[in-house]
Amino acid sequence: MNVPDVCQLASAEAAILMARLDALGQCAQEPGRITRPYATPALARARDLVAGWMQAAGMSTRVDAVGNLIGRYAGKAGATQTLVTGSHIDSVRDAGRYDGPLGALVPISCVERLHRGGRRLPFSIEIVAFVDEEGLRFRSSFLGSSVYAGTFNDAELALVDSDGTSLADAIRGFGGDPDALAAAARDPNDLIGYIEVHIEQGPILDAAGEPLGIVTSIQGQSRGTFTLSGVAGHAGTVPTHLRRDALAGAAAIVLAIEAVARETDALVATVGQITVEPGAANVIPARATLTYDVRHSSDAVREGSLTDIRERAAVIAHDRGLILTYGAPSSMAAVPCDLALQDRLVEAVGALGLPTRRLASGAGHDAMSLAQITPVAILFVRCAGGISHNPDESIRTDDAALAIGALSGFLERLATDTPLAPRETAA
Ligand code: HGY
Ligand code: MN
Ligand code: MN
Repeated sequence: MNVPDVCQLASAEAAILMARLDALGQCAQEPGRITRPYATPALARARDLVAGWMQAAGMSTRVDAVGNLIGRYAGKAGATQTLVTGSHIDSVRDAGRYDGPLGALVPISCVERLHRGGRRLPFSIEIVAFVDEEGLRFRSSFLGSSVYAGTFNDAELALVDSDGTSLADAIRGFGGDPDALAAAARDPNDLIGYIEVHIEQGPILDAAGEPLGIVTSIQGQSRGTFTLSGVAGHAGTVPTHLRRDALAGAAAIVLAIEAVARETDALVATVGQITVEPGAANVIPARATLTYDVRHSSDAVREGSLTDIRERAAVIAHDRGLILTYGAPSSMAAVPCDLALQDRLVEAVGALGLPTRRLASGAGHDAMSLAQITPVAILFVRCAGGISHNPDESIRTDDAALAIGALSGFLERLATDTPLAPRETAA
């Protein structure tokens, strides 16, 4: 497909954006790969870089009680409403450089355009760089955006990382205040909505040769852990029929989870982590903890599948003489994207001469939290082969330019819809 010639300005903006994404990719907690967990020095460095770009774009910046960076570009006099945009700047382990940061930086490029032209819109723009969406360090879910949306579950403050540090202590160490999270919730009364720019993290746009897409809904997700407890023993002396091997039981449950996904149309289920104790080659495992991540666009199908998985796990544990316990269950219902905001996005993408495919999101996004308090929309950007949560994640510079153009067009269209407060008549 002939992607329209990207104007000189847009390609210069896109080159700056790509360089910034590369700079954020250097903020990593582990040598040689992008791992940027919550409340780490790498995340603080990334946040400082983004704050500098926001301030250079004429935005005021602040950091909230959990550490989210919030930039604000005030609207013109009389503006009473705010459009929120942004995404997360934390990462999974050995991540790509676009999942999250693209959505925090594209809006800054749009604000830079306004600022260069000395322009203010009839609404303010708030860009949020959320500091924990992936939950890598604490298995928290959407920590940053749930605090911003006022939906954070205080029970999660007791979560501990692999070093035994509690989330509450990590927040304090990051300069935040765990006792002020509720007060940090954004007042939704002045919000027009939330729009997030994000890589698709799937193959549809790339296979269709389309740079951008408009998201219709985000599938729901259930996460948690199963722990199998058996009996440690000598690898050389305990006969197989007398073993209560926790890892063998966990392995059977992993296959049972996969079987449920195979049997249920469009359900995806993943075991991403298994920890084994005591963890020695010549010791029969006493305990094994596995994570599960189950997703579907229908909440009823997802919840029914999770019940099925738990029943199968209970039978496996019973037959093997193991004790099965559940941990840290969390779930997010499927989220519809606002139709009016979708339509504005369709207009803005169409105005670039591009196809305007609407598609669902298999991946979760901070928009799931924001949807609890305001209408949401997501602009997808093609990524090569749909590869994500992988250092090979990549986007094209031209597509980055088109994303800036589409989001700018979206803002302009919203501007024509947004009335200013009536001016106070001169006394
Ligand atoms: O897991 C997800 O869907 C997102 O990347 N946190
Ligand atoms: Mn991700
Ligand atoms: Mn993401």
